[in-house]
Amino acid sequence: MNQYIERVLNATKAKNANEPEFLQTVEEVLTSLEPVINAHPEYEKAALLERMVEPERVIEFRVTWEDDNHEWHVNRGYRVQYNAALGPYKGGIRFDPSVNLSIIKFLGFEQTFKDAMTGLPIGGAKGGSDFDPRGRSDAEVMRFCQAFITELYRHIGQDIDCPAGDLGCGGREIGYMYGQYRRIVGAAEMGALSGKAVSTGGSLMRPEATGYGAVYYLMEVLKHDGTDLKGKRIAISGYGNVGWGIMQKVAELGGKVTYFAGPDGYIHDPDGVDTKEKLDYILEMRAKDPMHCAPYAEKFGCEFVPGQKCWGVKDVDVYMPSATQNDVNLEWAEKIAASGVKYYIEVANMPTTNDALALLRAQKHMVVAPSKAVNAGGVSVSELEMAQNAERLYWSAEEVDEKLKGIMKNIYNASVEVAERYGLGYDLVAGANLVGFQKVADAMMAQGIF
Ligand code: 2IT
Repeated sequence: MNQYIERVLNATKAKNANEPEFLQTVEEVLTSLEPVINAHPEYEKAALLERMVEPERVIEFRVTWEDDNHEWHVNRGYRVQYNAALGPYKGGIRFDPSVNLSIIKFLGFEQTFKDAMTGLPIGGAKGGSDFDPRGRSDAEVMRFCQAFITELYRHIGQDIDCPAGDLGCGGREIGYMYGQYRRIVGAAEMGALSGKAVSTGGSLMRPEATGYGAVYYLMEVLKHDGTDLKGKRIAISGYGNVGWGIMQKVAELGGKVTYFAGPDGYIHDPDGVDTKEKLDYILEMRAKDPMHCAPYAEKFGCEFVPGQKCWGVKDVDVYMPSATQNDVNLEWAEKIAASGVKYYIEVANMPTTNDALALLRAQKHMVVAPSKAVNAGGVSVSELEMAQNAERLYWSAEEVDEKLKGIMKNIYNASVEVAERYGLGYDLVAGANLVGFQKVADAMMAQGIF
């Protein structure tokens, strides 16, 4: 390994020993940068990697809120403003009991390169809280969101940092946070949060953007192999906002999502989730109880396998892990590699452990695509929302969708081109890291050392 990379990696490990998810992504990214670091010895003198791994700012705060029984709760809130060399900090807010500083730092680090890859003027950030919105009433969620933004408002703004949603934080939560933000600052500063409802300045297509964008990326991968989505069978995990968007777009383009997994097991629907009735039912099922997908099997007369993941099934063409981080470990990766399925398209943020990813990338028969490229459609349409807010205009769904398609195509093409230029062949994982890194590096070098 390049000695500069090795030194920074070791120092980062020593300094952040209790942050495993953060170290996982730093290792994954840094170890793929060898060709560009070798080609630019000036980066070491400018302490570029040392600066890149260190967030520009970490904000941690107390969130106190009252439940419906008048009992008080204290949660921890975070915003990691990772890197603003390319534009205002941009990235989602995650509400989940698993949230801690390591997870928010990993997401912020990834977001920096993802946002760079979109080619849009946005830096990288991530935030969240260990608050669990599941089982909470609307009023409780509203009070929590108001308390959260009452602390965070002083650190965000349309030219500073624009949070959006992530796991556990959707249109409802963003609505409550935007309302409270507007009340505090006394201005309709719409670009301070994205993922808003269209009625308060949100963009058409934002809810669909991550899933649709992932399918547009997949279409480019298939086109490279002289094929398309028609008749392709896909296994996904997660049927949240992202999984749902994938199901919808795949059905529209003539493919089929034949497997999907939830926290309780997986569904096998050989006909595919391809009708409005099925897609609507998934929304209904998730709203009622997000922890169980078994009712789908009962309703549509198909198979449910309890307690299992669908990784390793053979009768599909594409796997798309779309749930959360580290869904696919080495054991699952071995099953995936043995299944003979060619396409492994990451969608969720860091869904694969590093050893599993290395194993999959080493399979000669497989094409592996990285989440920070594949799921970039979400943040891209968030940025288009900021652009519409700045213009005080709404764009049509067709206009947003066309731009999204173009962005996903550019991300794919740039990744392929850069990997080839550095003699790495058709390597979508390294290509994405190199494209994102180069854009952030150029901007940081141009702005002087600080
Ligand atoms: O992981 C992600 O890219 C997001 N959660 C969306 C970020 C955004 O600003 O829309």
